[in-house]
Amino acid sequence: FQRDLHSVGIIGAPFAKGQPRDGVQLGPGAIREAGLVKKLEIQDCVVKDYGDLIFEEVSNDEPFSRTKQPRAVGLANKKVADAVHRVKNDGHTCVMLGGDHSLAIGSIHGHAASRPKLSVVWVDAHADINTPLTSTTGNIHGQPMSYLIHELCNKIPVMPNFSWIKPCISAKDVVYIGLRDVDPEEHHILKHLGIKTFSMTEVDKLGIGKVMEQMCDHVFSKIKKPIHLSYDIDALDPSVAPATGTPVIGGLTYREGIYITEYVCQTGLLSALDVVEVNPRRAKTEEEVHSTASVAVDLVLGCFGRVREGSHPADYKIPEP
Ligand code: 5AB
Ligand code: MN
Ligand code: MN
Ligand code: MN
Repeated sequence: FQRDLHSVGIIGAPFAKGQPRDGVQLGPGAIREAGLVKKLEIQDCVVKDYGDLIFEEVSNDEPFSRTKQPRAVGLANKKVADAVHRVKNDGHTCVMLGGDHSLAIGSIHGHAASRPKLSVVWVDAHADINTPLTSTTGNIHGQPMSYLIHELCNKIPVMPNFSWIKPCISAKDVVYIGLRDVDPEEHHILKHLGIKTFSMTEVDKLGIGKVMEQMCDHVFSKIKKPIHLSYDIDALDPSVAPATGTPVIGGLTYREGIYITEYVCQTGLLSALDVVEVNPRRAKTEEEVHSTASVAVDLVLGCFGRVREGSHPADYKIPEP
């Protein structure tokens, strides 16, 4: 097995205001501490770490109708969008470490600014496609897709600090994997827009191998678009990734989770990756913090050439006595 060379640009986004639980802003630190950069370099990636973004406090961020902290989320996402755009223009595959999943608004928006025709693979227990008007929680981390899909643009109210956001993906270019906690309003939206979904039922029925094949058949039916992989750690079963804000029983196994990354890597089309919703403060023990962060690192490694069969340098020679 021969590896491709990967050039990776990493952005940390320590942001938590798309949801109510403290601690998800510590995700980038925990993932870095688990050895992300070193391990990528050991597997021959060229890594440029752009560091962590700094998000200013926003005062008087009153809810907009039900939606919580819209100004802070809008502003933070503008920063993320600009940073991702820069990483893409520098020629790297972009890795955005969250932070909560509202950050996918900026990540995908910034990615689309330099690669206008994207496909989005959303790996998550949740669909994150509530509009501000369908959301029952008002948490923007349950809404990012709704701002990005062309077909929903007339359903989105004007909100403070959101006016820069323009829809940039089509419903047919989105695929979900791992769903098992979808709100009724979201389910309607998914069906109404004809979005391709592989819920945990399909993972059970087909196996993860067939799911990934059919995922590719769907998104690459016409042209091969660059892939934006948005990976919510809660897609994995809570027994594998316990340190997260909205765990849902019945998730992907470690092996299924890793297989997704190996498969996406093999397409050669991965252009940006989000790893979000790692929340060290939701762990019950220090061990749970480490296991969750370490799984997050393994997902990134899988995206950039790590294969479980092992690998070796092209010029390796067995030593002779
Ligand atoms: B996550 C819920 N659908 O809208 C909502 O973790 C949960 O980024 C959203 O996937 C979960 O608040 C957001 C009930
Ligand atoms: Mn999510
Ligand atoms: Mn989720
Ligand atoms: Mn939930």
